[in-house]
Amino acid sequence: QLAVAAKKAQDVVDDTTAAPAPGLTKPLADMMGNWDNFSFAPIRESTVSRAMTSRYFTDLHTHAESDIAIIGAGSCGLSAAYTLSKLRPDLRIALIEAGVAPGGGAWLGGQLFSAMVLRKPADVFLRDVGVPFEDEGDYVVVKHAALFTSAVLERVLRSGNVKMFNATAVEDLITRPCADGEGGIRVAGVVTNWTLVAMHHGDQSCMDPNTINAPVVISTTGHDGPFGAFSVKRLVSMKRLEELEGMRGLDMLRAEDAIVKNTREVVPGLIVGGMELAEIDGANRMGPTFGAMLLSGVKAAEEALRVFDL
Ligand code: AHZ
Repeated sequence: QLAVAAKKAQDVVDDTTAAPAPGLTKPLADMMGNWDNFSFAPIRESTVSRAMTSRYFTDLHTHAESDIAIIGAGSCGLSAAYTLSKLRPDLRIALIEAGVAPGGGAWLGGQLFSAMVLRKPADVFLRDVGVPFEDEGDYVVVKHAALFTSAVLERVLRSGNVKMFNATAVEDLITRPCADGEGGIRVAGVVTNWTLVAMHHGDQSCMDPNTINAPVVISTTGHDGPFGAFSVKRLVSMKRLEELEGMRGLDMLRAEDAIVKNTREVVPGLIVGGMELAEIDGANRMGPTFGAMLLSGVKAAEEALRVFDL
């Protein structure tokens, strides 16, 4: 199956890897001023439907067995997906995002402002992705948070081995008994539903979910809120974590180091990164400074590979 997927990836036409030249390409420039003779190539509606559904259901079929599943495509989940796609293009990765729009809180720098502030050494990640920034000494500034998010998203989506299922909510975790003989569990995948379906369990009966098996799951669902802190809350309800400490007040200096330091495998097979971690450990929030999200994503990817290769 991987060979088929790799062949498909080779067949994708990609003429946009080189830096774009200034001005429009000739075919596009030639189109301008000639709109009276313009018409699109013909198509039948069913062709459009089949073009989408065949690909989507092939992706669902292929990723029902994934190597790594990432829950949440915010700044941390996207950074983890980017790192994994670069380090291990041979792995099959499912990135599951509840929202229609991936990116979580990283479309704005803070409040409704544009610029994104990141403390060093998070600039190494920006350099790797190729996101431009202004160097202000101890910190760097990306002129718009959306520039960061769209650049990482583009790299992840272009990669041959990450499939993003957006508008898809993780509703539960797949678990298996641990071989430890002490009643422990390991996480072995995720239970999913289209988010619009997940939102209607209260008024429609029995809309059973779908599943993705994966020996390693990275959860980056953000701090508590309508959707956030999903996996750690589920671990409490399954009595695998005693209780959540709850995210503490804002302290940029402490919060960012703590999130990167605490990024880890919380129960076998489940790595937690980003602000979801603050709910377990009672870490401070950092507010509008994003370095820890990126580097927690890198560390979560590293941990996932360690667990995967065990
Ligand atoms: O939609 C959620 C968001 O895109 C998604 N998500 C949450 N629950 C999910 C579920 N299934 C699928 N059950 C789910 N997806 O997870 C993403 C979380 O992104 P985020 O930006 O909220 O979290 P993050 O940890 O990547 O970044 C946190 C950014 C923050 S919050 C903060 C503060 O409050 O102090 N500071 C920063 C930098």
